[in-house]
Amino acid sequence: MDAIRQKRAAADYAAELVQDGMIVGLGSGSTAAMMVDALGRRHQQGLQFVGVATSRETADLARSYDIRLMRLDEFSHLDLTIDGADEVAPNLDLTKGGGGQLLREKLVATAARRFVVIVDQSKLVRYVGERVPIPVEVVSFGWTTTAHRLSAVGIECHLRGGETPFTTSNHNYILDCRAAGGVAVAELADRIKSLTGVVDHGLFLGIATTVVVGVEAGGVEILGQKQG
Ligand code: A5P
Repeated sequence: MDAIRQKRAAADYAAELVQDGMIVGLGSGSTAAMMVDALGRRHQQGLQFVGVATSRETADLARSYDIRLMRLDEFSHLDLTIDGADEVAPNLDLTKGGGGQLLREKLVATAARRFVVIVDQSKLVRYVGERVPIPVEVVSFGWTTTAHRLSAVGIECHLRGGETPFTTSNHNYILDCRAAGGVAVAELADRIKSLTGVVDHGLFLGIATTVVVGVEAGGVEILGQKQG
């Protein structure tokens, strides 16, 4: 199967995990959109659930199926969040934020009892940051100062969008960053998060409970079954 079919297989599998009455976090990106499509079809057949969207695009898509949406603030926790990822390491650590929605995605993922990640096989890596830069959401005010702070701790970054900076839903900027080798990922995450001006980063460590991988041979493989 090609990547699109792999994504669809993972998305369809995860959409079947949603049961009547659940509060469900809805991720962003192309794989998450396929999952919302699948949930939309299930809703049209009678499935009742409430969605919490991680982006305007996802909210618009969910509304097109009349899926009921509520704000994250209205719940102490969600039953399940389903979202894509840019990289998945063998221990289920993730890189996310390729679409620029990492902060809302992390808020919705960490609020859920289960966080199910849906990817095609190309997203499997040996370690996070292997192939894609780590997105870091920073306050736009003084962003160059924040970039210098990151550089001072061995993390080199480029402003996403360059002269026309990409702006997140929270009106922040994204720096795409690479770290010097030899730093453990947990330490790297702490180092980034501790800097003034940083809002959050796209390293999702120890958050995913299950990863559903659409595979070339057809169907899906399930990684991890940790219950959150
Ligand atoms: C959005 O900010 C990202 O975290 C996406 O989840 C990620 O980029 C995966 O996107 P695709 O499903 O489009 O590959």
